[in-house]
Amino acid sequence: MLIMLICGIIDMSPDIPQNNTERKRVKIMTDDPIIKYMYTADPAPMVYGGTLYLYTTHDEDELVNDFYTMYDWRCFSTKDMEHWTDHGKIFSLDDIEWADDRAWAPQCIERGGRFYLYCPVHKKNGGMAIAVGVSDSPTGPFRDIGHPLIDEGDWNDIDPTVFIDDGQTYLYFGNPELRYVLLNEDMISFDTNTGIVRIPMTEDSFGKGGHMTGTTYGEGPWFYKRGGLYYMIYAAFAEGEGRNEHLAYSTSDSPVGPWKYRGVLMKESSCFTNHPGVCDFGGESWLFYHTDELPGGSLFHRSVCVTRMHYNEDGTIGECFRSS
Ligand code: FUB
Repeated sequence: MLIMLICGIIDMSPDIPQNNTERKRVKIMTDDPIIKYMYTADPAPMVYGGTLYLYTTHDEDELVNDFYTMYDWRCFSTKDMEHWTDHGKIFSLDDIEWADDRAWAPQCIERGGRFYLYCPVHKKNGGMAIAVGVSDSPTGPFRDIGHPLIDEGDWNDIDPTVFIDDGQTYLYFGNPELRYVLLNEDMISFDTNTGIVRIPMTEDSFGKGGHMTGTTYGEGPWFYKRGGLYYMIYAAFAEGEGRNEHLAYSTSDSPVGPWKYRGVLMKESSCFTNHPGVCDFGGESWLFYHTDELPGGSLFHRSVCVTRMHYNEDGTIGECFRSS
């Protein structure tokens, strides 16, 4: 149904993948939302070899139990931020024997010529956990390592973000608490001596807000370093009832904090969630995010968009505006 609707708007019907198993290459022109023939969310860009790969989640058209209905992860790529190629489904719950639901916000990173896709999933008879898919290609297929990387038995283990700094890989994650591990060089295990470190959820670090820790920090962290400063961008809740997520950010002089709250990056939209993905590409800085702007959109039917980011000389970031 959605496909038929969108085909009326842009003439792409001959090449649109009709089901999850097809791996056709489809060219898309950037014009927000970027992907107009299916619902996508939780954008995670990765720049590799002159190409920007965009990993996303996939909101199914048909909902089960009127909740997020998400079974697989998708990949799109561009060389010019204008023309996009759809690489189809690159990893799914079917590939993870120990998981049964909730293919949520991923991030991919390359190390030593291999690609590691970190993905939150619901563990059979458990809570949320973080899976790792490994591939020799940025577009997969990814193979599950056979067990969770992070599995604390609670619901906090979602939304991994990874960054390599000076040879050490840091993996942050969490809702409502921000936590991190130090990944070992194999990228599929972590330093158990350091363990799972809980970041102090203080107002100084994340601002006074409306989420469960009393700060703005909600979920969807995106961790990186730029110009000597470490950035944590995240989905955030302002104080008060019925707020949707906006994007906010904190900075630090160290990869492990302490973090300093820096304010709102993008105001909330009509969509309950938002999710940042940041990269530099083609000489510009980009913020990927999601809204509910596609026809038929809702909190469970989201679509990935992109806008430019502007860093000030002192490292602060100017407010980012949605494209519509
Ligand atoms: O898309 C499912 C969940 O909603 C993600 O893991 C969160 O970041 C929020 O976008």
